Amino acid sequence: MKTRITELCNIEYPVFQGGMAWVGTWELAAAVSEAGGLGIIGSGGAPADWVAEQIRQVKMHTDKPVGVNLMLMNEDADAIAELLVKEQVPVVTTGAGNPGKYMKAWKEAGIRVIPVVASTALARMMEKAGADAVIAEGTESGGHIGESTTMTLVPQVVDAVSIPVIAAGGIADGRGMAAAFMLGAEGVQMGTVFVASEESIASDAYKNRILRAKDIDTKVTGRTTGHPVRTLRNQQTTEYLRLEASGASFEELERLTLGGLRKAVMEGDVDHGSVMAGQIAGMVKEVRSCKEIVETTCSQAEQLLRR
Ligand code: TUI
Repeated sequence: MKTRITELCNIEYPVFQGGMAWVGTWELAAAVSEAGGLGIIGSGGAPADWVAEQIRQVKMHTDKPVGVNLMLMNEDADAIAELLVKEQVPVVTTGAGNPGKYMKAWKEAGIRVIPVVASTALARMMEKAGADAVIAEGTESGGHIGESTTMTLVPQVVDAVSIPVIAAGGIADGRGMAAAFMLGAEGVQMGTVFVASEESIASDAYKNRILRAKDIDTKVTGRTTGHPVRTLRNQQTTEYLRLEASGASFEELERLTLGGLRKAVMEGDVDHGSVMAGQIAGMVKEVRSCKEIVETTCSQAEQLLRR
């Protein structure tokens, strides 16, 4: 499947794995890249030396291109941004902010820079700053989210910029991919379906929550703090939303979520942890290999798009 995205990133299929904190380790990234998509190491809130080790590991496990996602609220963002230059990472995606201050150094190093945007304004700004493509991520996504849906955001971003657009949020099969292409996207990014893949290091409890999730099982916490996050509903979201509705302070709410994702991914505490997942979780019904996910998604999309 050839698009401007496969050319740009030197990959076989225009499928990115979302750069997810804790879950986007070298194991998952190498598996997605080996399958012909673009695996992405998720820096999340991790320190630069953790990211360096992940890059080292991924290079030992695949010769294919692998990207790194820089989560811009990371305290170590400056150091990680430098590391990406030093390691000559082929593709960098960013999330949860404006990567403007790093663009010049990354572009000079020959890195393909692909920021996640949640608005046409940021998409335009990123194109002007030299971005090679953008990922238009709808509010259906798991984790930190914007306001617009994928259905409304993707065509508006496609109209706003001339660089290629990758659609994210609510996509987990060939129907979603074909729909995104009809909106003008030239690639897709998927997260939730890869969390529940064979190669993902997420705890079995986490994967099982995704497999058992129904269509309406996600909740958005943190709307009042300005950091809205979508997760599967559990004891923690119930408590959080109760506190949030009662006007709890930012600090009190933060205390409840701090380390919540690590707790769910690594320790399998899916009742008190943050089980970040997108609204499409309800459609993910089995654990499959990354190869099967990438190949069936693309072949189904191709078939639909030919009709
Ligand atoms: O970044 C994500 N998803 C994430 S990051 C994350 S770690 C975290 N955990 C707890 C609280 C906060 C973060 C978990 N999931 N997706 C990419 C994304 N970026 N979604 C939305 C945006 C975004 C939103 C507004 C990007 C830029 C933006 O505006 C920036 C500006 O300054 O204009």
